[in-house]
Amino acid sequence: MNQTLDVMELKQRFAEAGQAQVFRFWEELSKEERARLLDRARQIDLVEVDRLVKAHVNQTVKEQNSFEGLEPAPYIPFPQHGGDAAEWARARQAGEEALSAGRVAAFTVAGGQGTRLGYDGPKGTYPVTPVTKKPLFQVFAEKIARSAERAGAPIHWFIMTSEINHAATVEAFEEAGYFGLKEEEVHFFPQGLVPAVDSEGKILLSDKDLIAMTPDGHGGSLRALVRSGATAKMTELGVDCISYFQVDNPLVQCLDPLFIGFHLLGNSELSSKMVPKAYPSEKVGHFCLRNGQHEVIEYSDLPVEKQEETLEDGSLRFVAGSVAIHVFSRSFVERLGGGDGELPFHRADKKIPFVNADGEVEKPETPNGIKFEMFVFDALPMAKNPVIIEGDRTQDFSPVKNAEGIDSPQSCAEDQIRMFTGWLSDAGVELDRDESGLPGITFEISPAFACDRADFLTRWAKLDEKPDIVEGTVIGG
Ligand code: UD2
Repeated sequence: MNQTLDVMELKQRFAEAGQAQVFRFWEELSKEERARLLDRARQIDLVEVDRLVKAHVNQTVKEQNSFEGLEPAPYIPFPQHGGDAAEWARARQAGEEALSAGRVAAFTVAGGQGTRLGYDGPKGTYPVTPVTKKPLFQVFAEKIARSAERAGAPIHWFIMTSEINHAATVEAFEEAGYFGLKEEEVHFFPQGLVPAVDSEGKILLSDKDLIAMTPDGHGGSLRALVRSGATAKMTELGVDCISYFQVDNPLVQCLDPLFIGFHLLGNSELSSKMVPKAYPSEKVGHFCLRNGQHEVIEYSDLPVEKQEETLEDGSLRFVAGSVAIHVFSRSFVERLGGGDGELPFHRADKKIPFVNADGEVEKPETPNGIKFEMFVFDALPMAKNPVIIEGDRTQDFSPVKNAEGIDSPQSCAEDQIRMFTGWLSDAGVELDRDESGLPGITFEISPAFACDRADFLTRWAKLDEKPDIVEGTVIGG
């Protein structure tokens, strides 16, 4: 909304939109408090809020999602699973050339709150490696630096934060000397915020002078990339490919030449990596074709029968899980983020502290409010030539989401050790392993030494003195 709107006009607009309650305590507020409220109110797009309320709050009959004719989306399989080895080799070369030409930037969405993990700071500062406990941001920074070293060209890193963690994120980088990266090659920008509403569609106040706002989801990254000037910066740098990954997944190959190559050879606007689901109800999106169009259907939206459906050989029919690893073409982000083709919003019912009519702050025990989020994979149906390639979970995906159990710090550390043990085995160094593939010792391979399996094999072969792999070994310092 216009930053110069005067107070009267602003209040009037909110009143006309049925949101006059936002200024309910105006008369009681101090000068500073009024300024804070006005500042927030000016950021709100009332037309968007009205559209969201009409579509997601007032609508009493839930639109029935039709899954008729739903097909699994095709993907490019690994050569060992029937893919064309020559095509995979061409893709690697194309990706390596693009990286060497400086055409690729890394992009991390890190605006989430990490509530499930029960961690207070920005999630990227959470320690994850098995021995040295490097935080997620350091793991990515070292992989990016190593990829740049291999490519012989700088690789810029864009990080989307949210208002809640922006300052703390930048501070963490400053304190850590940008984890060895050049400050001018790391770019932060906050994502957008959307007001939360009550069950009547009224914008909630979390204090008398504070509108309850929540981040607009990782799908908000497309417009934030454009609005923050990040895509303009990319144009200036000659970057036309954006390698997208989530902050919670330290296994991810941040800049996989193979994946980037397939994206470029396919002239794709949006490419995705799939991994076969580990079990039918795994909490990942499903790559599908609906009426011939590519789409990711979230686990919570796909009926259980579909999640469990099998082929004649007993394998899962909807096997391709989305693990949030993508390559975007910059022009596609500019088109969508610039407003040409909007991502839909999804509704989430949450417990949102609010000020009641008497001016008291209430902390509800049950969901009282509605927040709205966009999902980045909803861009898929709008992309030209989408490409999906097979990925290997053991080399690309082990997120830290929960404090314990599945997708926890422990399961992630174990997956890292399994991956490193596999790399060593490929290099001819066998460690005794239990049935789950764990060697019974804790060790790690620094991402600064090798950012992926192929990199490790090359560098290990060149090591004059190979270290013994024992408890606490860190290969590559
Ligand atoms: C996401 C995907 C799921 C699967 C899984 C893989 C959705 C709805 N589902 O599940 O299909 O791919 O990841 O791990 O996305 N984030 C922001 N801003 C926001 C919200 C989230 O930057 O407003 C970031 C967050 O910091 C994290 C990522 O997006 O890096 C994923 O967020 P999540 O934890 O909400 O996603 P999750 O686990 O429900």
